[in-house]
Amino acid sequence: MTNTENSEGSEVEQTLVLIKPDGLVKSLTGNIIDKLSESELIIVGAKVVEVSKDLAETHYRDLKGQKFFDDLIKYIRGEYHTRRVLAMVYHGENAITRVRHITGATNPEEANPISLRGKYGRITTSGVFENVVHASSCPEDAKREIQLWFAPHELSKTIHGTKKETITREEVVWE
Ligand code: IDP
Ligand code: MG
Repeated sequence: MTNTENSEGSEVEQTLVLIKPDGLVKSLTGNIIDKLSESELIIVGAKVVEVSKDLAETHYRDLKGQKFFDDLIKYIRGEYHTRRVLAMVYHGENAITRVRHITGATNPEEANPISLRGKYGRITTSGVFENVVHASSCPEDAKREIQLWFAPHELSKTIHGTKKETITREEVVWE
């Protein structure tokens, strides 16, 4: 039994979910979170992010070289919709597979029609897959993506190792 395995042998996982800019501009946040609640997982982190070029390219680094890469970076940065994504971390048994099942296949035209991407996604005339949500696809990606988008203190529960460091930095505070 690993340290994240329970007595029935299921892995307790965390997975990164992004509501992409098309999801926000179409006011789908409520519908998406409602549908994801069918997973019976819990949300342990959530925030609105304005995605920098660096964050977008690091997140999608494995796709660098694909012909759609530049459009994908523009899409996730909100150049076609709004410059925001809603980033969330879902936590629970088999979280990665459960969420992927609800989000559906990458290509929204091929996705199960009752999945989020099947329901709300589209391919634009210029070939961008506007598929509304991102969900981590395997434990290695989930760990990397959660650590890329969130600091440990932004999560109410963590399953990946943390350490204490003294950091001195300037921060914006309330006047
Ligand atoms: P995933 O999001 O289902 O894990 P990936 O293959 O990791 O799929 O691709 C990441 C994202 O890149 C997709 O969600 C989609 O926005 C975009 N993408 C993937 N394949 C294509 C394609 O063939 N054409 C256009 N965009 C694509
Ligand atoms: Mg992927």
